[in-house]
Amino acid sequence: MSNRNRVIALIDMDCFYAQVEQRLQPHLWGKPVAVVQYNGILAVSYEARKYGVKRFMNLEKVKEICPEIALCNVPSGEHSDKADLKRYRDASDDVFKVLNGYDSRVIVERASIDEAFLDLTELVDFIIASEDLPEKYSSSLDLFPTTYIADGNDLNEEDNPEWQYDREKTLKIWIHKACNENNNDLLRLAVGAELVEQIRARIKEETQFRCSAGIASNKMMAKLVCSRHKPGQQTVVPDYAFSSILRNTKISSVRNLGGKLGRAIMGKFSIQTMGELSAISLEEISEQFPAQAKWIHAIANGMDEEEVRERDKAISIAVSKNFTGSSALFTVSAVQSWLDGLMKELVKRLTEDQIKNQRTACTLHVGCTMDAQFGKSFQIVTYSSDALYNSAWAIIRNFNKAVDSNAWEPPIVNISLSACRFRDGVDVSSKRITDWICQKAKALVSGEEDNLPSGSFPIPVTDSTDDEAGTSRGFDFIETVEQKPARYVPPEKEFLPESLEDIPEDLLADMPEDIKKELTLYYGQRTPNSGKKQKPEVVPKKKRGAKKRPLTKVVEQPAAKKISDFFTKKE
Ligand code: TTP
Ligand code: CA
Ligand code: CA
Repeated sequence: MSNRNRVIALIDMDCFYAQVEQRLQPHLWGKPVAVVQYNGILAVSYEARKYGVKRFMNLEKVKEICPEIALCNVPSGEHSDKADLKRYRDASDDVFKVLNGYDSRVIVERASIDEAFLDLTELVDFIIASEDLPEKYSSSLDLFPTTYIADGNDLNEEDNPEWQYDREKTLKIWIHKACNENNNDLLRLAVGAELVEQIRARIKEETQFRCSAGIASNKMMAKLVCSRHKPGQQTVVPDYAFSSILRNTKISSVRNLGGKLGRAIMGKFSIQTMGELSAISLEEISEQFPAQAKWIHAIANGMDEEEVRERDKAISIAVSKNFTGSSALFTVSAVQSWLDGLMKELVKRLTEDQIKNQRTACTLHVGCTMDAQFGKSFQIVTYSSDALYNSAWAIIRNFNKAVDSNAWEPPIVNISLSACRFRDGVDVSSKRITDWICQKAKALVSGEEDNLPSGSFPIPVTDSTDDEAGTSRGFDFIETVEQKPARYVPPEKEFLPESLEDIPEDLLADMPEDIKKELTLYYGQRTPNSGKKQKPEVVPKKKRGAKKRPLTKVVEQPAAKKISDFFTKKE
């Protein structure tokens, strides 16, 4: 199918993190708000933008130009805590739940935490075949309350003092044209725009969040016009307007041209705009960029055939931490400690992902920046954080050039761990163990188990936001001793605690030998003998009735603040 026949939308949430904070503190709706992380601004509400507040502005300056601004800190302790971005990921899941549930004929591709491409073609075709659209659209424009047509005149790009624009009038003429000139491509876009109005209204209704959208026959143009009338508006760009819209568009603001390639194009041809790029022939482009020439030439004219791919899952799950300036790591113990903390955090997120998406990552990339960037990947055979730590340590230790035994040279300024290449399903071994644990839990909950442990029993807690998002916090434990049986939450999803010690002794005591063996294998699986102590064999330590460990996950409490503390911190 030619890309001209498709109906593609890009939906992007308005000042997303700021709206997440406003939803958490409703008195902030309609007020100037900025979301701050380490004195840097990540998001600015549109009310604050009116005062000139911008991302990356110095906080002193922000307070000066907008004294009433509410500054919401991304919750973080002394150190960076990746888990604190969870509230934004959860909010994103709320939005994707609406998108994915809208209509099975709509293809949804997650493009970022707050953006999605939609391919509406199939649903649009169905509507065109089944409804009398000229009749429907001629009576009222109420179906398009926030729609703009990007015709080049919709923005005063050249600061013309005479500039005037009437959204409704332009829309009316355009809809009339779409319905009466037998112009199927325009009618398809009109139906797409009506659908996107509905989808955005549903997002608002179900999540409280406002968003904007672009609608076009391809991804690149949909993305480009999405921000044209932000916030809370949507923009349709018909193919005939591509060249006038692109004429003054900066090359760097086009999707996929924001980085190196865009800069190289601007440099090689000494140009700034897409209009200038479209004037360069394919032959000339081929001389400079032989591999990308065809694509560049097409994009210059607003042509983009890239498909919308059904995707609701991240391609990789990563944690990373910068140690800039004086916080650079220059001892082996600091590197080990951070690697351990980061790995625990990664495993926590991987396990959440495993439960939610029923998939398992196959490859882990360990990256480390010192005077230069180093990195290496290895195959993931288990989600045990200790085993993964050992494999990662075996890689990272080789980057140390220090002679002194506890020194690290050159100092580390970044560590990153990224898991990718997911395969469907959950490990057979972890599944067997989790099946057994879950069964046991259910038996205890339903009262079938006559020996209800007097101590505690781990049950994965699903908090309300997670519940909404269909995820589970696999590693949190609740105290069930004092609860009535009715309040027990039977684990419906598979889970495995992060470490062997997190499995209560009661459970280990009852565990069949073969499961115990598998569990030992799971936690100790192929653990190289480097860097860190091995996990012990599974041995039930105490008899039933003996004093039990408390149910709540026990976190070591050293005098000083440790990374492990904040990685296990609850929200
Ligand atoms: P954006 O969509 O780029 O911006 P935004 O949603 O805040 O504002 P707009 O209405 O203009 O779309 O980013 C989405 C969220 O991602 C943003 O709210 C905060 C986060 N973010 C970062 O954490 N770091 C960054 O550098 C950027 C650009 C965004
Ligand atoms: Ca956004
Ligand atoms: Ca975005």
